[in-house]
Amino acid sequence: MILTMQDVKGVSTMFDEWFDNNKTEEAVSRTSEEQTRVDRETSTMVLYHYETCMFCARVKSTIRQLKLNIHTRDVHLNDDHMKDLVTNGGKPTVPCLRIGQQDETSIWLYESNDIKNYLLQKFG
Ligand SMILES: N[C@@H](CCC(=O)N[C@@H](CS)C(=O)NCC(=O)O)C(=O)O
Repeated sequence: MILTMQDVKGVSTMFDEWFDNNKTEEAVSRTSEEQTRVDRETSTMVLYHYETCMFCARVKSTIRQLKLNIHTRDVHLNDDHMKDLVTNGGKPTVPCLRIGQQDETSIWLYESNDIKNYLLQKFG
């Protein structure tokens, strides 16, 4: 069976809706000044993911709930992103959140629960 991009988008939207509909937490609310501060902090973060990954959908649902603007890199759509993840993060598993540090190094945070808890603790 050959999956088209439309099929993939359909599955991904289904995951997103499922996780959002089953959330009990309210979306956060911030002043524009607070959002600017949060945007500055998240500007060094990148989420490595792919569309049909359910663990990634869980993390993306938390990102929407917390109204975070975090860049994403799909490792199935771009080989360079996969190479970057494996070479610098250490393994090909997604989701993985790269958190850029002030000294130009990065922390590569794996495990959907750990990523969710980190974001909730920092921005919830
Ligand atoms: N326990 C992990 C599971 C992550 C996981 O199994 N990710 C799959 C995609 S849904 C994956 O990247 N598999 C490829 C691999 O590990 O090489 C989590 O909660 O993040």
